[in-house]
Amino acid sequence: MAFKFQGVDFLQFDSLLTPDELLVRSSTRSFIDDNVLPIIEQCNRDGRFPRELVLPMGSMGFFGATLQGYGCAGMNNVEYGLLNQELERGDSGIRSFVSVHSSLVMYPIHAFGSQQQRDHWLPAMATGEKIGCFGLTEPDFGSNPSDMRTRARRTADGYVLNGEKMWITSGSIADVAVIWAKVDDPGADDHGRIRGFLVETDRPGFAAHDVHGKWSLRASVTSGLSMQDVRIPADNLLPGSSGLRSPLMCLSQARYGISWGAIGAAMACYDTALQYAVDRKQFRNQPIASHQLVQEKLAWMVTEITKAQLLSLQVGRLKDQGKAEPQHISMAKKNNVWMALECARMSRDILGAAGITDDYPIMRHMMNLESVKTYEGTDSIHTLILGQSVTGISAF
Ligand code: TGC
Ligand code: FAD
Repeated sequence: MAFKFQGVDFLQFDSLLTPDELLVRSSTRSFIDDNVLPIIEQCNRDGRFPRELVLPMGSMGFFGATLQGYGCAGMNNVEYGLLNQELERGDSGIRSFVSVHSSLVMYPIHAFGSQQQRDHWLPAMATGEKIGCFGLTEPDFGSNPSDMRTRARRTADGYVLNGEKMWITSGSIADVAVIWAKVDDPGADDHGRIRGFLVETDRPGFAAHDVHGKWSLRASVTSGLSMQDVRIPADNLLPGSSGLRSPLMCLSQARYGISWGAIGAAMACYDTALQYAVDRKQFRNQPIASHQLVQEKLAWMVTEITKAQLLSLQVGRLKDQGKAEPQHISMAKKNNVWMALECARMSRDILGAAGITDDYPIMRHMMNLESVKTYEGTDSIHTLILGQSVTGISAF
């Protein structure tokens, strides 16, 4: 059953947004209503990423949206957040695609790349003609990427890459992979240091294989990457990248976007549950919304969604002023994904048996959010980042 999304503006949150910010939200909302919601349940059933939406999303300016130049929209961070919110109201997989493409591939090319790399990749990625993926995680190193095994052996004219990456969003559909690897060049200043490399995915020795059997993010491509003696020219090194700090800077961009995306998923669940509770009648032909225990759930959800909006908005404003710290972003990512999962579970409960079907979006969001809780730093890792920030003691 299709409901028209209502939005959540309980504390006059919209009064804190500029006309441009409201415009980004409304145009993205319409795009999702018209292009994603009609197909997403079938995509989820089929385990299919709707690749046909990539070029339309490019023409909407969704890719590399915070970057200046190269055909990018040059949005502020709150506009970018609201964009993510609406994308994830559609599906976490759609938001994932945009997050990875924008924050984890276009951003490092912009921040760490040479002028030639920017000119070559960014305009084609802004339109969606070229697709990117980000390879940090390995089969044996997820939360602790600093111990990665992937190596880039320096040769006379370039690098030879060897290693495995795992759980890589868009891996098998990407034209270019940003691969994080340790430089192997004994005697060089950067020997053993993590650096970023642009690897065209059609190079000999590069292979991607998709992960099957996922119960989460089914409308997103997730792949393993294998690199066996993949030769790249010296120009493919991201020259400004240096150490784990560089991929973590990318993650800060994406984690911030996720904090907003989770609000979108929560809003979709809350909105569905609210409308259902008003319509559904039990006991004396009364709407279930008239029962205190149901109202308690709805009151909890609208309160937590509103708190999450204010949290992400403040982080976004700080980000625009250059004052956002990694621990601020960890608080927003951790809290908002937890909040969204709780909303999904409460909303499913309000729908009773109907909530387990894909006539409604709730179970899809709930399953997706289990991945969102894990990727870009697990809930526990963000707890430890916050713990380290307030105590000064690392407990990893
Ligand atoms: P540590 O010594 O703490 O940090 C190394 C250097 O990085 C700096 N730093 C950051 N810089 C920018 N942004 C951040 N968020 C930063 N966090 C730390 C830090 O100051 C230091 O700088 P310097 O100059 O002193 O070298 O490093 P550690 O090895 O102890 O690790 C810390 C830890 C555990 C927090 C980090 O490894 C971590 O965040 N682990 C989680 C891994 C993770 O999030 N992986 C995500 C993979 S990508 C993904 O999931 C995409 S999902 C697809 C989608 O989004 O849809
Ligand atoms: P592990 O690190 O093995 O953690 C397992 C459990 O142990 C977790 O509960 C964790 O919190 C806990 N744990 C670990 N260390 C500690 C500690 N010190 N203290 C307390 N608890 C701890 N990666 C990419 O590089 N690129 C991508 O595009 C990408 N896309 C993804 C898409 C999906 C759908 C998924 C599910 C993952 C993706 N990832 C990607 C990988 C993701 O970032 C990792 O899954 C994540 O960082 C966690 O690593 P792990 O799965 O190896 O879990």
